[in-house]
Amino acid sequence: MRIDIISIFPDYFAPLQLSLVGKAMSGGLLDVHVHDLRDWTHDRHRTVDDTPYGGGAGMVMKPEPWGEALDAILTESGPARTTVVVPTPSGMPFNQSLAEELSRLDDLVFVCGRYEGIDHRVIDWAEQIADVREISLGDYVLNGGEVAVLAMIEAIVRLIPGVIGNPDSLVEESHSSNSGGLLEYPVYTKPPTWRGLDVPEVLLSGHHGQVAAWRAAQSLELTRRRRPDLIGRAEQVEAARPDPANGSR
Ligand code: JB8
Repeated sequence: MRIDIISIFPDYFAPLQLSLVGKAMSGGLLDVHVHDLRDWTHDRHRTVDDTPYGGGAGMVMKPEPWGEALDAILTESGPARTTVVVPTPSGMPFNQSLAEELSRLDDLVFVCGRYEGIDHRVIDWAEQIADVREISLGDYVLNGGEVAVLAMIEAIVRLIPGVIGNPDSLVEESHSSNSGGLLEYPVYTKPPTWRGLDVPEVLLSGHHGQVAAWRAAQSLELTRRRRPDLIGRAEQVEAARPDPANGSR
């Protein structure tokens, strides 16, 4: 996968060299190119913002540097239609299934706004030549797109085949399409007693059936308490399970 990132704060992306994403880069599974938007300005102050038409507080990112940046970057990537990801609080919610979808693509371009956002004509223009996805990380407001892009890249890159050493660890986690739509159960390791707190006895029993039943009950109870909004979908996932022991078919 090739990832291009355009930002006025390219230093934000230094942490991508670390950990799992950094290994994917040095291992050749991932090629990240970070660009400074100001490289596509032409005035002595390298201006990227201007006052909003219609009035209001704050500044808006002017379209010309974005247009030149996207012209340069979108022609570099191959013949396939590139996906341009634009983090914005008014976008569609980011979730695990979107991360899975994006992890299957060869080229992603991330566009980091600042101030009150980017002149919307940049989005309208990019839609003529690319698949543009305006995406929100959640219902809160950051100062710009950079932190959202770091989070999305981490969620996407770990799903690329070969990036995670043991792919079994992807199967059971919360929000994966295999988790049954429920939150993950709590986990424990040694020692069996720590600061007066015991590991739940069933996990030491070696009884795989009872362990699986305990974990399923924990997942369900945790989801009921913290994320009741997920329960309906989890029931649908359960009903659709291709299991001959399932009474519904
Ligand atoms: C200016 O909260 B966010 C977000 C906030 C932003 C911009 C982009 C994303 C641009 N403020 O995801």
